[in-house]
Amino acid sequence: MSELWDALIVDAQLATLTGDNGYGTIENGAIGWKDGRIAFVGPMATLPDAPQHLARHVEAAQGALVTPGLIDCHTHLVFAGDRAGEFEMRLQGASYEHIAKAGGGIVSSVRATRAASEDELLAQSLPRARELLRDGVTTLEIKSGYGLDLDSEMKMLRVARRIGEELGVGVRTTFLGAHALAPEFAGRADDYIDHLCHVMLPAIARESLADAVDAFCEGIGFTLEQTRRVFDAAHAHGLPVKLHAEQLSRLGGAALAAHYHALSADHLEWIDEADALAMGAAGTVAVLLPGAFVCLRETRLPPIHALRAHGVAMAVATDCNPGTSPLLSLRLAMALACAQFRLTPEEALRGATVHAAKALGLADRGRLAVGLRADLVLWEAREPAALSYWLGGALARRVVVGGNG
Ligand code: DI6
Ligand code: FE
Repeated sequence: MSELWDALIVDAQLATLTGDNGYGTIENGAIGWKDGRIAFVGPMATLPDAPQHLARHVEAAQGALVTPGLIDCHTHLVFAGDRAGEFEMRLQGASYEHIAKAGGGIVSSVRATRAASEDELLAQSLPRARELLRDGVTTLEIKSGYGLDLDSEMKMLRVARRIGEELGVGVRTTFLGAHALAPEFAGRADDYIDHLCHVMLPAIARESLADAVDAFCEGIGFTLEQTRRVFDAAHAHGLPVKLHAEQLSRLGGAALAAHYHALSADHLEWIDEADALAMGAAGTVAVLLPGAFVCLRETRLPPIHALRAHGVAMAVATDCNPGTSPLLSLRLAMALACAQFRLTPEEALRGATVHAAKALGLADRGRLAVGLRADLVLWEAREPAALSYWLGGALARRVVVGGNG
């Protein structure tokens, strides 16, 4: 009896994404799992026995699509309050930079996040994570960066971990202390970076609260030199780095990220060919964030052709945040990546699975293959392009995370 798989889905259209190209389609496929790992994936005809003899639960998909669970590799979904008022101001002509300089923007979310208790922060953030999960996300990254002091940053990272425990979803945490200048350090950005490197990061590393370190390298964020110091401190603590780079201007962040073998450089509207070349050579993933592009009504497109030409793995994420991307569907991010950036639906799906896993340094998920985590989605769809075609809606019929669901 104990040899039985926990569950088996038969008569499915599988998009395994196992090769370098194409969906890795298996028609009339079956996928079974046991103890949270995929135990079988292949054509029905190659099943070793009749389905009911193989697993405790068997579900007939009736030709519906099964893909790996989606992975949202860039979110800021832990925060208190919202910024709908700022959205209204932007529509009346105020720019994002102008609002940030006038004391709004990120710093207004910092005020609300600092004021919230850990339980309040969890209560406000959980529904956002639930929304993502409902439509197929089985692993998500969550950044800190609305605390900007040690206690509040730690509070955010603990809430992020609690979201994973509460929902049984995979969560990777990223310390983004270098998101904006803490108000206490006004006019003293270098002192803040000192404090971050010598006080905040060591304490966070000691408690294993972060899986990676990120920074906002931008005119309204931190300079290249300050980013370099954050990266050095991260590496000294054995933590991989990621970077918000070249979203609003070209400071050289993407090349710096490549130099530090960053897991990813994210946004990238302003990169050039040489940046793409450096990222390709370093294996740094390009995380595309069309939600922020659309909400800020940007017009400069990330150079997708250069990323393709230099073999840079492209991921797609929501960037779920209260200021520039209040986006609660990774599938909608995929659809926007196709409509705005001209990704193919195959690139969009790869970007929300295989390449998103790479952007988080995770080798055990993002594809359907024996031995990987049993993270998968059975969709109300028959072909993979449908995932990027429907704008919104809840398309997931069954979301399985680590074998559960
Ligand atoms: N990610 C960020 O960190 C900032 N932009 C982005 O794409 C925006 C965060 C915010 O305005 O709250
Ligand atoms: Fe972001």
